[in-house]
Amino acid sequence: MTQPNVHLVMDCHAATMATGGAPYGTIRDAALVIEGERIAWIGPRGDLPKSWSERATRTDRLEGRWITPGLIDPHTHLIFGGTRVDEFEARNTGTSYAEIAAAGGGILSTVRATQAASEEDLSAGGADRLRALAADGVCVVEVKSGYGFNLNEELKMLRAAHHAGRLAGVEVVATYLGLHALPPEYRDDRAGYLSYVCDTALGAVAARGGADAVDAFCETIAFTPEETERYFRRAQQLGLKIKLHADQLSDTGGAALAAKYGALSADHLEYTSEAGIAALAAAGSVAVLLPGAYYYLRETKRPPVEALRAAGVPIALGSDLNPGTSPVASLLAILNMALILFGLTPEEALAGVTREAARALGRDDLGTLAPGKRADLAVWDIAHPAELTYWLGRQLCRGRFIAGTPVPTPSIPGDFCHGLRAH
Ligand code: DI6
Ligand code: FE
Repeated sequence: MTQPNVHLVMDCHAATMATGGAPYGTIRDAALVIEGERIAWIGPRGDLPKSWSERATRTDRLEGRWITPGLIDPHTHLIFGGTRVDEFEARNTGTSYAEIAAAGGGILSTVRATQAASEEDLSAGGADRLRALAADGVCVVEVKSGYGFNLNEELKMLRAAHHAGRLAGVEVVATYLGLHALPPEYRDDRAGYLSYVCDTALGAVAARGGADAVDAFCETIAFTPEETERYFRRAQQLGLKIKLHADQLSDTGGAALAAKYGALSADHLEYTSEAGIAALAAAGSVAVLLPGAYYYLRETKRPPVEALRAAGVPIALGSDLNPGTSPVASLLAILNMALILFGLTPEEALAGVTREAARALGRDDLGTLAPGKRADLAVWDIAHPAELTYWLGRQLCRGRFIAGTPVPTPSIPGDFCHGLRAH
């Protein structure tokens, strides 16, 4: 059996994001050994075992740059047709949400545009948005359906999400958002829509394998806890993991419901109660905070960060990239918003898009630079990891490796990985 290639990464500083040691898991003047797709060794360059140097078939010297785990965006809706810029302009020239909704705007206008779009166009638009995230060092992105409504259109979205990932050089993890909004044709038949989703669509999605998890919008303007629970029970029977848009605009008990079903994550959480937080802690579910939607909606009720910290609930961050409430195609901007708007520390924010984001996707092979983890890493032109939360609008990323392979990112000027061959 051929030995996997051994690739050394040297002349760098590592923010490993591993816990229990220095802040950010920092190793200065580090060396990292990649064997095949996995990290085999990481530590101070002076401690590098000779056996690895002797076996190395390639050495990349990063000229004093920093490396972190490849960033992970655990919450996006980036497959969609059209945009909502017209509503955005109306909202910022005095039109109310209610007037926009009454005029047929909101999620339903994106549903119409998504249903009208070809799968190819959805992939191309999604790939463009993934490339923007990749320029910020993102290697893995969760992408939800939810603008298709009927099964065929939802499956079209899920296929487009995976194809967009291949086009953009990003790993896509897909989620079926089967309860996003009530289709107009079911306005007077909620039970009928729930039966369609739970008794027909979910089984077909599970059978086709296009989604690892399910999600729902549990909110007074969307689906009730009872409707959501019926959906979760069916998803769990089908072996699908659980995520939930919970307590974004009101306390509907969403976090506690997500925890009851062992959810990977409960997301938004602006209105989550102490009981909901305790339930998340007991279940080991991750709190995914989404400052982009909070910012665009001009929300005023911050998520209970202090209480989540005190209860030991892991905190992850996502862009919630969607055309209506969070058209944010920069995960570094989300880091900055998490500090300024939610009071996270720089280290918590960076953990939120590495170690804790991996946990929110159920991916124990990702999220830190440690032996055994998949060799996803991002290369940075910074002097300190906190710079990743500090600058807005600068191109700090100088390259990405996914599973040990350099992935050139066209939108990264001076991309360290451009032209490098796969090892
Ligand atoms: N919560 C949100 O903020 C987005 N979906 C959801 O469940 C809104 C999506 C949109 O407005 O298109
Ligand atoms: Fe969302």
